[in-house]
Amino acid sequence: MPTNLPPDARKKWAEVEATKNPKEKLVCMEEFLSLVPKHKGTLKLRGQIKKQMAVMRREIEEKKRKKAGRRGPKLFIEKEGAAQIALLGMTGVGKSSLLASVTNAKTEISSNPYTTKEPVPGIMTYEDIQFQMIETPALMEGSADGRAWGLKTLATARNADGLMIMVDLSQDPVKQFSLILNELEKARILVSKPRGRVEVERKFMGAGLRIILVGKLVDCDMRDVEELLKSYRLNDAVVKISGESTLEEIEDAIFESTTYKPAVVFANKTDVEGQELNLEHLKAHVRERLPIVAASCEKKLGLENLGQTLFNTLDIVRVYTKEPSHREHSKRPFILKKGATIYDLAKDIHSDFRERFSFAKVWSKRLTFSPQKVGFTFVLVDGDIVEIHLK
Ligand SMILES: Nc1nc2c(ncn2[C@@H]2O[C@H](COP(=O)(O)OP(=O)(O)OP(=O)(O)O)[C@@H](O)[C@H]2O)c(=O)[nH]1
Ligand SMILES: [Mg+2]
Repeated sequence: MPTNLPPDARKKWAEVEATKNPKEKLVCMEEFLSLVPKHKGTLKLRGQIKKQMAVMRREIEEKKRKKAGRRGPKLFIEKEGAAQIALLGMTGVGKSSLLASVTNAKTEISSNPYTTKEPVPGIMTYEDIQFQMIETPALMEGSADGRAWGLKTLATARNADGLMIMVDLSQDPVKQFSLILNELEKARILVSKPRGRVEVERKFMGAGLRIILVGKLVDCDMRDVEELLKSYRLNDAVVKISGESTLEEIEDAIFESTTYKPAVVFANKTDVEGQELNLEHLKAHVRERLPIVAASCEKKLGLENLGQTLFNTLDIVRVYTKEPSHREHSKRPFILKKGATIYDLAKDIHSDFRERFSFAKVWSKRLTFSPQKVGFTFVLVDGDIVEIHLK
């Protein structure tokens, strides 16, 4: 990635960023591309932009089809429940079998390859919450380059809150796992955080620029980084730099919309002969990177811990609210990210609550006494009961 794009290209990129309408954005990207000098140093960048444009074109086409009233497939399945999980895997690994085992969905199971051709959602209940699981059409080598329905499956993965990567223990699971990871990576979807990493989170206008450096800058200092970001009109963003990063890698992060998804590996078909050795290979390969659930969807064995594993991996907490005048708390919990505070809960309940907030009372097993009177910054944990008092 070049660090010396001409100023007019940088300015155009800022325009691309600011444009929301997909069609106008596409035009803008085209213009940006024409301003990028064509040499070896810009090859990767041009490739990335072209790929993004291809995906956008498809999305526009899809929308058009829907508008025309023909029964075109929906681009995204609307989210339901505590989290949306995309179920990924090669053909025949047992994705439909899992969906049929743990959710209410009706989906065709078959030994014929490529049976599922559209994403199929189902609801899985775990304790007092529900996960929405989406079976996706099979991934294969070349999916990220647009082969078959690859882009649709990867778009579903990108839109989901978490991933379940399914492999078949009757065949080489490491090979399958690596193939899936490779296609995800090509689509800029990561399942584990790399050591050196730059994350750019764009903020609303006026928020200012904040650079958080946890690691080390290799060939530049903070002033260079700030200058680079500002030259792309990135004036309102949080930029986190961890591990060792070069200025080029930081520029990379501005363009690449890499996303990180929590993931679980599902090793299916534990009932087949020879599965133990394959499972050992898989465990040795995956190591501590991701949790592995080994089960047989057909024999319905080993599925009992799936909900708990998903819940732990997603890093979410359940919080119950209570009205000051009521004795009982709500049956249905609010789902928040781990580390969320009373503030996050309040703004989730009602945009108004933020201004009118006075204090909160929290009931929790971990507290020495309950209820405890707390303020906005109090960090909530799973199972907390909260009563919000307004001014
Ligand atoms: N032995 C065994 N076979 C299984 C298991 N789970 C699924 N199968 C079989 O594997 C074949 C494929 O299952 P599906 O659930 O249709 O696989 P899929 O991943 O949805 O496949 P596509 O939709 O084609 O991508 C079927 O013949 C299933 O009966 C299992 O736990 N053990
Ligand atoms: Mg299927």
